[in-house]
Amino acid sequence: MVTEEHKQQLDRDGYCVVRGLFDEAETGPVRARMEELWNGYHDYGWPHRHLQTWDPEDRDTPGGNYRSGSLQLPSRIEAVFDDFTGNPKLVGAMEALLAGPVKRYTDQTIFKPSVFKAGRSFYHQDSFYWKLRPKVCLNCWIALDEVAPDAIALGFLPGTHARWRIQFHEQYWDQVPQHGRDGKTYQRKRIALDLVDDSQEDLISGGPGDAYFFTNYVWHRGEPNLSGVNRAAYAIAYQLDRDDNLLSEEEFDALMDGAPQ
Ligand SMILES: O=C(O)CCC(=O)C(=O)O
Repeated sequence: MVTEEHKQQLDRDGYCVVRGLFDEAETGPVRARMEELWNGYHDYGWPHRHLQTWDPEDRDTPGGNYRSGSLQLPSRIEAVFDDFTGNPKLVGAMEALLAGPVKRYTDQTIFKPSVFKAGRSFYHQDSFYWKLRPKVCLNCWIALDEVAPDAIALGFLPGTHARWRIQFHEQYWDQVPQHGRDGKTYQRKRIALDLVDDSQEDLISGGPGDAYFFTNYVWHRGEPNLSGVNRAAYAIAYQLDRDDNLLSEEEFDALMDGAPQ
């Protein structure tokens, strides 16, 4: 599935897209379970370490529990997610692109319900959060629905990884803030808007099963959902199977551009 062209594009642009890596039999159960969670079909109390929600008090759902949105590390709580994140095709693609044996780093479902027209994320680098060395980890964002500019498509600024530097991120509030693991709303982080040249953006439409691989240093973002129906994706990160992938605080600071003094 992974070709020389994918490897070259990942090197040059910081991302590549493997179309149709997963089939409907693989994405279908995951997507269906996410819709059930949104409809309150679960028995998870609140706050919950893995679940996020817009309104924990709203239990007026078909399933009788609160609406869950995105999930952090869902592979730890339900087999349907664990099976998906460990899919041998994904592991094989990661090993081909990272050029070595790999182990899972993290996973996250991305659920953008139509009702809030929300979910826009702004340009960021995963390594600002993860503090991983250059070239040791890749994230893979898998479309679980049709994705397009009005429907959660992922955008990249090609080549922004090339110096293997980390840009300082500012904090901001989502248009509709979500509640996280401690039950409180939380802020997100982004690269300051005046540093972004939108004209250089690759905004990439796709369909269920398409897999977008990218380095933790490339600048990327996700569109909101204006399409009128719920849309979802699943991000799964793998790292090289070795012990020294994490940057020390000093190494992280040395890679940082634009930090306030
Ligand atoms: O889908 C999005 O809004 C952003 C996803 C993302 O940034 C990621 O998975 O690292």
